[in-house]
Amino acid sequence: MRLKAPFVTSFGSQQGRRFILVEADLDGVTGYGEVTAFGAPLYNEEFTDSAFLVLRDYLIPRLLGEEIESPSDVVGRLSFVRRHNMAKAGLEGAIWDAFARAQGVPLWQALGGERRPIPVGVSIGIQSSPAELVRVASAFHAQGYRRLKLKIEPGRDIAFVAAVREALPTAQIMADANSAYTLADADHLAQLDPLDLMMIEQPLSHDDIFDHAELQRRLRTSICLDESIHTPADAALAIRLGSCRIINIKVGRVGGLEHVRTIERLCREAGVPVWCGGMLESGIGRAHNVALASLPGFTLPGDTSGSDRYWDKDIVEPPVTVSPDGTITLPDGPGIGYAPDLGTIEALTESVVTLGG
Ligand code: OSB
Ligand code: MG
Repeated sequence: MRLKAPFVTSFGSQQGRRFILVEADLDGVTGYGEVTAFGAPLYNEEFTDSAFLVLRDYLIPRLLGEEIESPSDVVGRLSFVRRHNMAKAGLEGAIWDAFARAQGVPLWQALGGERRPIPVGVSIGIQSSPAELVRVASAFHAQGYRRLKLKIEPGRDIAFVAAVREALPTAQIMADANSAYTLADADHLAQLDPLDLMMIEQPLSHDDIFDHAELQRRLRTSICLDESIHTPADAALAIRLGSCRIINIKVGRVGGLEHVRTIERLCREAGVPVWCGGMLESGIGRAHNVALASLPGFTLPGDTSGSDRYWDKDIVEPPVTVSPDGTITLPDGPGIGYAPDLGTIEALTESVVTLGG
């Protein structure tokens, strides 16, 4: 698929989105999942082709023909493979969808979510100038998005965010650095404090939890961790050390919906709000994100923007839409509640591999 516009972060620019859909057959009921890994290992160590091999040669063979009592069991069955969380989540998500469909309930309900409007924000890539960022951010703000996330990197940070704050004095604004800074930048980053940001996401290394605790002590702005949180244990450690006050949960990064539920629960018990992150998903992954964002601890607007923020034509019917009040309405249909557009999917498909009966 091709994004409407290139998406620029501190680790690179992308416009083409090549990914894997997983179709699971559970006793004749079909479910769909998406592997959110990017084409290259720049956000984390996974990439589309690595996920493909891990799924084909290890994860899927482990489950073929097995009795599965509950989708909650899947994460344990797949734990013999170390990491490869996005590959695992694509498979586990397809099983959750099929399970919910077989029960005739929406996925959000099967997960234990609440029926409520899902508040939505938008993630805005690095722009060429503060003025251009103000232009783009103001347009999304006018569409109703409840918070604006501005990507930053050294050289394109304080002045860019300050310009948006000046143009939109009451908007909910945050920044995401995607690991572009070190602890030596603490005083520099403290210049964000007067701009009244909801949070700064992942300022330090993708694998750090310790230095973030030191940085959080030196900033008034709340830190939110993204890249550093791969497991419920990571989330527990970050909370214990005071490395963040907010956590971005991405189903792929944490290895599936069961881990999402565990992290949501432990954050809720610790009084740490969470929100649903995004990986520029197609409608399949987006539908999963909308469902998981219904869990009670997801109190902050997520990066689950509408299909039209990314694609001219999404691969689900109807596309995911955001109301003028900046919310998504949970679907009533069984499973993910959005129908895969099989014709469009086929037209975009490079290859299909079928495993098992
Ligand atoms: O850090 O959350 C991130 C996109 C690509 C890689 C990493 C991130 C993002 C986003 C976009 O912020 C979220 C989305 O709109 O899907
Ligand atoms: Mg992020």
